[in-house]
Amino acid sequence: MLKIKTFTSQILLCATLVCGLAMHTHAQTATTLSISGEVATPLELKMQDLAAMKQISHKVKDRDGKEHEFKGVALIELLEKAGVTTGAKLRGENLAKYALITAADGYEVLYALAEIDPEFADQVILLATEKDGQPLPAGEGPFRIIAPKDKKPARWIREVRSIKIAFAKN
Ligand SMILES: Nc1nc2c(c(=O)[nH]1)N[C@H]1C(S)=C(S)[C@@H](COP(=O)(O)O)O[C@H]1N2
Ligand SMILES: [Mo]
Repeated sequence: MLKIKTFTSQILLCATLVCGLAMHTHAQTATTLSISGEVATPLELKMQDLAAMKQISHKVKDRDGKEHEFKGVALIELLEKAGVTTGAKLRGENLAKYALITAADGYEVLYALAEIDPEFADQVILLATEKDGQPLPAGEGPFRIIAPKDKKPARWIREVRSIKIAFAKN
C-alpha cells in the first residue's frame, strides 16, 4: 500500500512538473514585444516572429565575469522592420530620437538611435532570445537586450516588453 502511495505521489509530482514547464514555455512563447512611437509600422512581435529573422550572437561576460553566448536578432533589424529612421535617414532632426525600452518589472533604459545604428556605433545591440543555447529563463526573458560594448550590464534590460521611439524634444 505504501509503495503504491509513493508511486502515485511520484506520478503526481511528475505531472505537476511537466505541466508547470509547459505553462512556463507557453507564457514565454505567448509574450509579445511591442515597437511603437515614431515608427512607420507599429509591431507586436512574438518569439516565433523573431525566430524567423536573421540570428546573430555575442559572447559576453556577465557582471560576475562569467562568459555567456547570447543569440537573437539585431535591434537595428527590428527598428528597420518597424520603419524607424535608420541608415541614410538618420540625420538632421532624426538624430534627436531615442528608443526607450521598458521591462515587465518597470525597469527602463534608453539608447539614442545613433547608438543603435551600426553606421554610427561600433557595437551591434542584440535583442537576445537565447543564452548558451537555451531560451532565456523566466525573470530574464523571453527577450533581453545585450549591448556588448557597454562596460557594465546595467542597460542589458531583462524581460523586455516594449520599445518606444520618440523625439527628445517638444
Ligand atoms: N528588467 C530589468 N533588467 C535589468 C535590471 C533590472 O532591475 N530589471 N537590472 C540591470 C542591472 S543594474 C544589471 S547589473 C544587470 C544584471 O544582470 P544579471 O541579472 O544577468 O546579472 O541587469 C540589468 N537589467
Ligand atoms: Mo547593476
